[in-house]
Amino acid sequence: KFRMSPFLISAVLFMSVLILLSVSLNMRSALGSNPNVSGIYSVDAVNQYPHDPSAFTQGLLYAGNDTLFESTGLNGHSSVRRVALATGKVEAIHSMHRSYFGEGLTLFGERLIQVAWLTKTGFIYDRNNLSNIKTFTNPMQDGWGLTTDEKILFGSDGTSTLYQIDPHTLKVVEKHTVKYKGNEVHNLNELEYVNGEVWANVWQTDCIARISGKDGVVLGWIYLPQLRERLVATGHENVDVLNGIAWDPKQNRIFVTGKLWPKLYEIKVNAMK
Ligand code: DDQ
Ligand code: CA
Repeated sequence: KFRMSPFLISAVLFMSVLILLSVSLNMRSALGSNPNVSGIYSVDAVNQYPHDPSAFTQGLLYAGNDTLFESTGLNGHSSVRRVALATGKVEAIHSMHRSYFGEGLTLFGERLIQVAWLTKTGFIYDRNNLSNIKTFTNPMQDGWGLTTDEKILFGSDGTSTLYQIDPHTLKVVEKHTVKYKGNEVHNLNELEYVNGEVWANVWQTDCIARISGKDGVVLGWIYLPQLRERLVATGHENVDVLNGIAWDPKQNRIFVTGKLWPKLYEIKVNAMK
């Protein structure tokens, strides 16, 4: 009669435990890397508005009451401005000194916070009259994007790092490397906090990365080449890249524009089949 030796029995048991463990660990890591990881989205433009075609848009946000704040770049043309959504009219403007190149902009309470390109400098303005209240040292390597969840600031500097900055001390409190399926995503530019996620324009692409602010994992991609392509096809040959996302949490509207774009769009985001 065949009888298994105690040694064989324990060896078989040991192997089964190993197999079960590795299967469950694999499942865990598959889930841990996020179920939405391959989400690809397209957009429909549902509204369009005029936008100053000389604005080299580097920061955009929605402040309620059909009003946007915008930061523009290029030395000698940099500004912070309040813009009426419906008409694109610049209602108030603070022109920056030509030694600064305006970049990311966010609104924290009554204050607008802006970073500049290549100068390690940031500025704080009164949202009501755009007067410069304070100048600070940008704690990131460079100044590209800025947004907020109204607790912390999120910042980008053109690398793959997503910074968390304390809005009061203006020091970095946390940072994450932004990755899509384990690969670093570089050139993170204009940012927007949208419904629990951090969205980032990726410089020189027609893509917006939807990032988890907690760990830097890219949850999905929004691919929207058609807005820029349509502008080019209708004769606006000088338009630069898509740059500028703003979110209206009350009406859940998302606005996008680009550098030197004559239009600003409200978009709806759809999962691509
Ligand atoms: N950044 O937005 C990616 C941070 C910077 C864009 C810089 C574009 C430079 C244009 C320079 C034109 C000089 C006439
Ligand atoms: Ca923004």
